[in-house]
Amino acid sequence: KVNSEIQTDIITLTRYLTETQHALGSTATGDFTLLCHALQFSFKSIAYYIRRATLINLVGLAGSENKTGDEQKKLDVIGNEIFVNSMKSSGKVKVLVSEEEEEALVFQGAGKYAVVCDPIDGSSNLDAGVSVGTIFGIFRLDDDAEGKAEDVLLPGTELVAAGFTMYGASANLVLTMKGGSVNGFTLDNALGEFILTHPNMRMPKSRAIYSVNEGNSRYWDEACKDYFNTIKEKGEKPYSARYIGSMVADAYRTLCYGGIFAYPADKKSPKGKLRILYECAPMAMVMEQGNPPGVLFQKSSTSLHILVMMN
Ligand code: AHM
Ligand code: MG
Repeated sequence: KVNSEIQTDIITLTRYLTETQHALGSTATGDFTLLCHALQFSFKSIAYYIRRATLINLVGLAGSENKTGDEQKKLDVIGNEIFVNSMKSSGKVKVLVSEEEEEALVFQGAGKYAVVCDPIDGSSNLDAGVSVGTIFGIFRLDDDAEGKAEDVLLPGTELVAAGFTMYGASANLVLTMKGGSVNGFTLDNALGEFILTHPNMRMPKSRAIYSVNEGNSRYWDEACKDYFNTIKEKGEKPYSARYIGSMVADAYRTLCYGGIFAYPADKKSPKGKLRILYECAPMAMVMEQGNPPGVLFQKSSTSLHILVMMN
């Protein structure tokens, strides 16, 4: 027997999806599994291009704007194309909403799922090599859904799965399915496989970190100012500040270490900056399903901000 530390019975994302499908028995058609295979291919491709961006002239602006008025980076455009093509070719997606697309994309005749996504979230960080990520949420459409933009005007509680991939020192995929746990996979670049490295992620209870763009504090309302002053000035010791400016990276750290992440609505963005459908709702689902009992989680569907609070 070879005495080795080498793991030979690893759980890849592919294996995890297959086993999850089998556990559901004959009711599962395999469509969701195939959709997730397409998702994982897009994450691998986007990770690849982000890592090579400086070498192949993919840094900087594309010279266009998206529908929310943000200037698009070249990688925003490439990341979106990779994602759209992958969802379209999966044959399982009827409606796709992307931050980088003017309108919802409808793939006629295809699939029963709707996917919402921000292909590269935090793209202002791209050229500095700081972590960014892809956020995604999946809705199961009614069997008679025609396939139109209105089909995805659903509350976040209707998501059947959601998650994100953070492209940092490694590519980390976090996935949760309705009623299930939160699982973290790390891309092994050599194998080209996402490996289950963080099963059943639970947000730890006590880590005094706050994560918010405090440069906006002059635009906050009094309640918000008071809240952040309190966590700095009251209690035994102040919270530590950590703010990356990519929600995926700030949220991933919050999931791993605990703490508070917020992008409050303010006078500049009275409805909040983060977008409810493809940023807040999927992230809220991950945070909610990754929370140990007894921890307060607040999200607001009206003011479009997300606030995760830990005791
Ligand atoms: P983006 O989707 O255009 O990248 O914008 C969303 C990002 C989030 O990742 C992050 O939390 C926030 O914008 C940072 O905004 P700010 O620079 O105003 O702090
Ligand atoms: Mg975004």
